[in-house]
Amino acid sequence: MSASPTRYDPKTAEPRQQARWAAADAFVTRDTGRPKYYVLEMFPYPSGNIHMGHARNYVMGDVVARHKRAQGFDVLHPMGWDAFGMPAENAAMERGIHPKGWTYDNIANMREQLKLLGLSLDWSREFATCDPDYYGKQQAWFLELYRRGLVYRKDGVVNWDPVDNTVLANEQVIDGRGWRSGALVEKRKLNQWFLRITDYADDLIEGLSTLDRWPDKVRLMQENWIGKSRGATLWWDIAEAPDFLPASGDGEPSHAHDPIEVYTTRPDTLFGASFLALSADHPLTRAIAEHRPDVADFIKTCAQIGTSEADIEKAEKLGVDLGVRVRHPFDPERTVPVWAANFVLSTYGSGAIFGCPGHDQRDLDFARKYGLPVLPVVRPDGAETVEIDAEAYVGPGRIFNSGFLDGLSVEEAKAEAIRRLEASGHGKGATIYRLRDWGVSRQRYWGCPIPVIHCPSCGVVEVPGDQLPVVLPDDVTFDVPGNPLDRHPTWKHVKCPSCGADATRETDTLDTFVDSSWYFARFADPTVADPISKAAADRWLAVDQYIGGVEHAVLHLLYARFITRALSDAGMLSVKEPFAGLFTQGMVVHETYRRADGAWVEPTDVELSNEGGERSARQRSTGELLVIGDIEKMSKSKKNVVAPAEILESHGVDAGRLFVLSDSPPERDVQWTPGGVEGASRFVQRVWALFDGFDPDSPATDQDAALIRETHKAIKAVSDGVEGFRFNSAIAKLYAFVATVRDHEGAGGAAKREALSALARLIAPFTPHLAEECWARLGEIGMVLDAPWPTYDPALAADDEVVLPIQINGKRRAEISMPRGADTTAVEAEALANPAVKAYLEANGQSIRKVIVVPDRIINLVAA
Ligand code: ANZ
Ligand code: ZN
Repeated sequence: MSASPTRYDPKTAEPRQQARWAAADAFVTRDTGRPKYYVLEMFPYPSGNIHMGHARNYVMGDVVARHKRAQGFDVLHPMGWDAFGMPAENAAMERGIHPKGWTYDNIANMREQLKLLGLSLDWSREFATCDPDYYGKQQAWFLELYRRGLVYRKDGVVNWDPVDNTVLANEQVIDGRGWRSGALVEKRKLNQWFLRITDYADDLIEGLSTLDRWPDKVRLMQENWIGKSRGATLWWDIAEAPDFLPASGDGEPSHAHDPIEVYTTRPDTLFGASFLALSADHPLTRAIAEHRPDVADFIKTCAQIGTSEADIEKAEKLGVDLGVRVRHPFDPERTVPVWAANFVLSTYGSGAIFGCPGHDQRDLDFARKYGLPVLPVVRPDGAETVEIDAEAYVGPGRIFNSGFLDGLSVEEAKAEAIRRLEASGHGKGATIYRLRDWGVSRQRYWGCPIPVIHCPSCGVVEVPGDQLPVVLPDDVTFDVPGNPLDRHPTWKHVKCPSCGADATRETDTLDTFVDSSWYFARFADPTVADPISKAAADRWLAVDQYIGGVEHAVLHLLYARFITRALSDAGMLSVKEPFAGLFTQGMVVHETYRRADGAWVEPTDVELSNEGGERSARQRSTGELLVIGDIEKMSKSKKNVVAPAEILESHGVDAGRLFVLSDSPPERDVQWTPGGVEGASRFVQRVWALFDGFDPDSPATDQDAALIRETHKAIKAVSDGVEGFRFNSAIAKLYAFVATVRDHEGAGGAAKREALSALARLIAPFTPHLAEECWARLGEIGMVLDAPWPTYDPALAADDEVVLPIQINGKRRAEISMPRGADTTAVEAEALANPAVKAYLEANGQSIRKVIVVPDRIINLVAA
């Protein structure tokens, strides 16, 4: 032992090791022909600073990257910036800064912050989606998809954000409000560009079954989002309509007397129909509203409820009788009233339903409210009837009250109803999807320009390939709302590439989710002239491990899967699925603190105390007593943010890296506490002390064998933890192993070297700087980064004790714990002496006739 151990100083060691890695270009991707491993974390939006959530995300990816590298893979671990989008324009509007300058300044800042974390990133492949080189390539493949019919324009009702003055995708509307501005979304009609993702609906569902390294919940969310449903479309003839409605064929757009089309998944319940309900946006509802103020008011009320399904689900059922009656498709003598109802979505199916209150809860609530009949038609198997009170019966059963469907099961009746509808021409079997085509037009400046030109005589003309990229003009203003590209004096005025006439550029830019739907493929080789290097993509794709937030379960992850398939069908890629493995990590959360006046207080301004077991908080700057609030995701609005820089400053990078991974499983939230980081920091010191005190020349002792066994066990346990994405348990094993090495203080130099050599390599993915220092202290040449991952001898790593169940006449009655490999006679003796066994034999008046021991597995006793 050295007499006076030195303290480990992260402030000098960390920059020293980072400089060493940089000098060696250690993280530039090596392509040596060994098996490849592509690790990618969802690239950040350059909002200004790296926050703790980013840090945890990138550290996880770094652990995987360093571990795979040590295992001998050629690792690709790149980084870039998802750099287009609204906040840059908001900054421009609020502070008069140019979006470009704001974005690139933020990138520069965040790049430096990321570099401090000691991540093994290949910065030579870095790009930002706002680089003209990147978005120019995007324009090129966009046009390729256009030529392949996957891009089109249509008039669509869009979600309009009145604050950001832009169209939002359905996914960007949360509880009826714009996802960024929080403003109530309105409906508008606009000519928009769409990507035909619905062409891939079935492929995208089927592909999910191949993604066995994705979380089940994400696959389920995607499946629900695509929402494939099988049922029937049926048509209800109009029997009575108000006089003011023009008859069909009058050239009126309302076609008020056309049959009403309805989509249902339950054609088996058709005889239980007691009304039809139309959405507020249905053409017939709108036609009637022109003559009926009460219907017009109803439409207005509906527009104020959020547009999301969740909002509609929550809202109280509301409706209005439209004064129209329709004929039942199975019985023309029977008519039912037509209502407009707020729970019918205009964007799903045909925007009209038949209500069957007996077997659909929403229909029942509606019928009870408006006094409409409830006609049950499905009863549980074996039951005489079914009582419908406040709850609809949605279970399986037999059909009754339904003429020719009586006695059939639900499934049989569905098929029979469809057969009859098809025979009479009143309907047909149908499969529909919840998924809509992807509206990608944004009326914004800071995005990828859509590379087409509008010519008065030729129509839409592609920008020729040699004129790409269509670059954003720099001289734009943000003093008035709307799209700066549209009001730019010259940018949009061009000659038609086809006929030479005066024409105008498209001024819409692409949804930023387009930018992030292919960046992983560009990383394979960001230097090629084509959008994607096929050869490089064949080498590196799919991404073996993708890591990011679960908030992207449907948006980004579905779009990326779609674009990958589309580009693959266009011959630009070979893979169909971009991400073979997906891990969704939890968030970093922190307590919140509030003053009496409601103002949030930053953790750095809070003094916590624990007097008399009672936790309390005071504001440092004022001395005021604070209310300790909920533990929530770190966010600027609640000020419960701890910047990574503060931790690095006080405890060093490695302690910070260790802490974000140590306290909870990676998929769960981790609560940031000052005590947690201090614990990690003490661990760093303990590890260093072991290496610092290492004496290679001390002679062999009787502790050596035990230490070596412990070493092999630790290698196994940590490897399993890292491999299985259980970083917290891997770290717990490391803590335990360090304690074990300390307990074997007297072990000899050779055994200690084996233990410490393994330890340095095992901690390397987590605390890479410390690991390098330790490696050097052992006298190793080269970097621990390039040292092979330690391997273990299974015999040495095996647990020493095994639990053996004892069965008496085939039934488990007891268990004993024995040393692994214990000899049969010893096991037998122990089993027979077991109190539970003895008690059983005594109680049953039996004795042992035979003992069969399966070594290390089980003991079978035959008693009679
Ligand atoms: C009659 C019926 C009877 C229904 C019954 C259900 C139970 P999924 O499974 O999600 O596809 N529906 C159809 N279009 C709708 C729309 N635009 N807005 C709101 N609801 C709509 O749901 C299909 C069912 O949801 C359809 O089957 C229809 O109600 C309703 F005992 O038709 B059903
Ligand atoms: Zn032209």
